[in-house]
Amino acid sequence: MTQHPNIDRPKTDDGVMQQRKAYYDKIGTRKLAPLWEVLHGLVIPQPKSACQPALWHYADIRDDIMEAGRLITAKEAERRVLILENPGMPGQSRITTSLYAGLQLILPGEVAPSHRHTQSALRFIVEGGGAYTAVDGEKTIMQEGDFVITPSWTWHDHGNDSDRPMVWMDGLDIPLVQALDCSFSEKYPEESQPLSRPTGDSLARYGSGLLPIDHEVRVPTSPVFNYPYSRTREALDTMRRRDTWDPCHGLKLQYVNPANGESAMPTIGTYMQLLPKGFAGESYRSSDATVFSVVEGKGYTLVGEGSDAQRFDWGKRDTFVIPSWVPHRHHAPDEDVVLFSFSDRPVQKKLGLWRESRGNR
Ligand code: 1HN
Repeated sequence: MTQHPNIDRPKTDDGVMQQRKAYYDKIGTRKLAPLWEVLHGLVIPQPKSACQPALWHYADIRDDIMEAGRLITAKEAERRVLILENPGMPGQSRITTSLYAGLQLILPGEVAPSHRHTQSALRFIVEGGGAYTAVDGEKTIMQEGDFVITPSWTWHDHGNDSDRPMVWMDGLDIPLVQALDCSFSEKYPEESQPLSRPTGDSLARYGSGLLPIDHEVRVPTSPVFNYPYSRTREALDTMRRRDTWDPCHGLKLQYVNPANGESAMPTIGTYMQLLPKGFAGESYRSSDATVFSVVEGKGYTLVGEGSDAQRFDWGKRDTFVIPSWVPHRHHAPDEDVVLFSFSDRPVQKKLGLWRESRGNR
């Protein structure tokens, strides 16, 4: 190799390193840095996430959730939530690299005051029934297994007029919005927003394969904001009669926006799947880290391969997370299983980034 004549190359490796270090320090004062020192950490051959596989057994944490109910009111807390913190990213309020999740408690008679923010939220009802959320002028009463959406920048408040505590999982695109520096939020001047539409109006208007003839698509989020479990379960039950099972997913459906056929929420994909009794899934991985909530039944997921392999035994109301590109297989040896899940898949797909692989490919 020919050396540039102007460069006085030191005779030892140490000398070379010192010369480069001096150069890095010098250009650093002009807000410059050498790419060649970091390139291989920036562009890695496949995802290597700080996100770790993790499992939360509901039975282990339910008392902690209820204790929060004795320590602080929903009103004081604004939202009384225990964050499901990924152990690989402590203190960062995230369950995956791009998504936040938590378990929210609302006790009988409480109200969580109205506010809005640019982050989109989903609620997946884990325990209880009969509490409501109000979104931009309409209330919906929530039951176990319902998937409820709070679109970006819509006023929302929650209340529990039932006689039981209610717990749901919140999923928000907080880290994604943080990465893009586009968080805006404000509080509504009163505790609850005024209602302008009857309860159930959105589902009646948009949720039956029909749309008002003049419906204009103005926002990227579904106009249906509660997808009741009774309907989801019925769809799974009817479809199972044809017996067409995916070897990795069993029977997996995605929640869609009826106005454009895309995911119900623009930044978070949401799914419900049935694993029939005896299901032994094949290995699957995808570039979207996925959060699962067990709706019915019990089973286990084998996560990772080789010496890193773990077995997550789960049952009703448990939550687990599979990071990007980690192979896993679901098993339902003893009974039918229903799993709700969510991920950032719609974002990755829109950007042409999403990948999946099956078996050992
Ligand atoms: C939020 O607004 C809710 O509305 C729940 O219930 C969790 C976490 C971070 C930021 C806003 C809610 C949240 C949140």
